Parts: sequence; C-alpha cells; structure tokens
Amino acid sequence: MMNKIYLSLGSNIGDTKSNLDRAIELLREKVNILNISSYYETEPVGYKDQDWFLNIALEGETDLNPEELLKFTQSIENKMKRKKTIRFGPRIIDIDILLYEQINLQTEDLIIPHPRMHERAFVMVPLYEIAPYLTIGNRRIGEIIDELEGEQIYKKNDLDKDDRDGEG
Ligand code: PH2
Ligand code: MG
Ligand code: MG
Repeated sequence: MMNKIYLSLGSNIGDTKSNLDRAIELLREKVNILNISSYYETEPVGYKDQDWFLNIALEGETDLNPEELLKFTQSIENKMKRKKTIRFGPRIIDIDILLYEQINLQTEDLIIPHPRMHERAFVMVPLYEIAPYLTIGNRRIGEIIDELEGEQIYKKNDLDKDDRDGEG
C-alpha cells in the first residue's frame, strides 16, 4: 500500500540546484514522486548569517513507514556528505518530512506533521504550489500563508524550471 507524503528540500552550499536534483534522483529509489514545486530562492530563517537557500516541496508516495522514511532521507543526506554544523545553519542538503498521510506522530527523532512547517514561508509557499487543497491541523494552507511574517521568497524564473524538467 502506497502512502502519500510531502517533503521539503533545501540547500545553501555549493551548486544548490544540482544538490536538490541529486536528492530528487536518490529519493526515487524508494519514493514515487508525483509532483515537484518550482524552485524558490529564500532568505535564511533561524540563523541569518549564511547564504540564501534554494527550497522546493514535493509530493510522493512510498511503501516505507515513517521511521523507515526518516532513515532513508537521512541516508541520502549522508550520501551527499552533509556535515553536522550548527542548528539551522548551512547545509548541502536537508530533506524534511512534512506530512505522512493523516498521521500524527511524535517520537524521539521524528515529529509529523513537521512542527515548524506552518511558520515558514520557505516550506509553505512551495507546498501551496503543489497542494493548495491541503489542510494542516484544521487550517487551510492558503490561510496559514496569509498570516506569515513576510520572509523573502522568490520563485526562480520559468526558464530555470524548463531546464530542470528537460522541456526547454
Ligand atoms: N532550513 C533550516 C533553517 N533555515 N532557511 C531557509 N530559507 N530555508 C531552509 O531550508 C532552512 C532555513 C533548517 O533546516
Ligand atoms: Mg530543515
Ligand atoms: Mg532536517
């Protein structure tokens, strides 16, 4: 049985676009990817003294359970040589589980829905692009975005997107 999931990916070290694309390709081993947002250039949140991020959201389905999915996303981060640095600091790749079916889960290393997702434009805006009908808790995603504090976030132009999709 396939389970619907939503992930947030981010990168702010090196060739950020290639990093996201590599992570997407690695995810395909165990996740059937259904939809990928545009790329967004986003102001760093949490720890300001670092480069801007490139962020995307994606929708997929998987047979992995939440814990297995976490292990799998962490194995990709490790394969891409992500280094442990400060919390909210710079990283080659970050893959966060946002939603897993309708599950609410809280363990030592995993909380679903992602506990900070609704505060972050760099998560919510890409997610809204691919799943505008979603509700988180019992609030519509569009409504949550309307109340965000105006972090800077810019959709990369469509030329770049065509290039990624191989449609250009
Ligand atoms: N990730 C963080 C901390 N801050 N800021 C932006 N703009 N994008 C991110 O992906 C991001 C962040 C921790 O994972
Ligand atoms: Mg993160
Ligand atoms: Mg993370």
